[in-house]
Amino acid sequence: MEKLKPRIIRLDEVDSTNEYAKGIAPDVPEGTVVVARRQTSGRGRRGRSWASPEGGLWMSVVLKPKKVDPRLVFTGALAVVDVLDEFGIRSGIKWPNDVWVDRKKIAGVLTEGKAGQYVILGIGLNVNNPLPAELRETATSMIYLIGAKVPLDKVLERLVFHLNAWYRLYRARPDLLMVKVRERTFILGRIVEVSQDESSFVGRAVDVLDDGSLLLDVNGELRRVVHGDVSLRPL
Ligand code: BT5
Repeated sequence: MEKLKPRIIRLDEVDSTNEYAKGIAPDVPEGTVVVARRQTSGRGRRGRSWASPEGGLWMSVVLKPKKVDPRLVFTGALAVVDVLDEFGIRSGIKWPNDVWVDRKKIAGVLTEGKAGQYVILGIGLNVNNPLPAELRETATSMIYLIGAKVPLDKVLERLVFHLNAWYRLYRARPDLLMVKVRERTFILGRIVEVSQDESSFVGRAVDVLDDGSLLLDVNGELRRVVHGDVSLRPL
């Protein structure tokens, strides 16, 4: 397949666009997009929930890559960074799947795949939606940063455009995709805490490797992190 064909399925309400996309994935072409005005059970990683009230952009795209590759998440994060740039908002990627503006999370990406069949790439971007009280310290939105309502359809159109471009680059030159990821990853050089299942450790983020893993310097020893949650330590 040469190009993502943006066939868009629009829903008023759904549990999760990722869940919906999984259900239709075997029967639809690559590039099919599912977007919902609100999600009743929007999901993050590891069973965490994703606040998805009306006004935000909650979408999933069906991809059919050769393999389930953890680097696919970066195509979504880079696309969000580009869209925000177009709206005059400077953002950065917090490895592996968050987009942050001014120390607050504005978007998250969730990839879920079935080997040999599909990868669902879900993106949640706070656009005009209110944020629940418990997220006000840690999250932000486009309407808040711009100070005016943002056309949601335009955001979707630009997001699909950039996603298409990054996905094509991923397929042709994944090494170049990773160059861009490094440029846009704002935690490099910073002291971070990585939490994995039961354990956590602190180190300096040194690099994002070509396979998508994060390289940390932990007391002078280099450690490769394949999965985990990264939090920033105060400077
Ligand atoms: C993510 O998980 O950041 C991935 C979020 C993906 C959401 C999209 S929406 C469309 C598609 N359909 C779905 O069901 N999901 C995808 P994670 O890194 O685990 O972060 C989850 C954490 O982010 C939560 O525990 C909260 O702390 C925080 N959070 C929840 N809702 C948020 C929001 N709207 N804005 C900012 N932070 C939020």
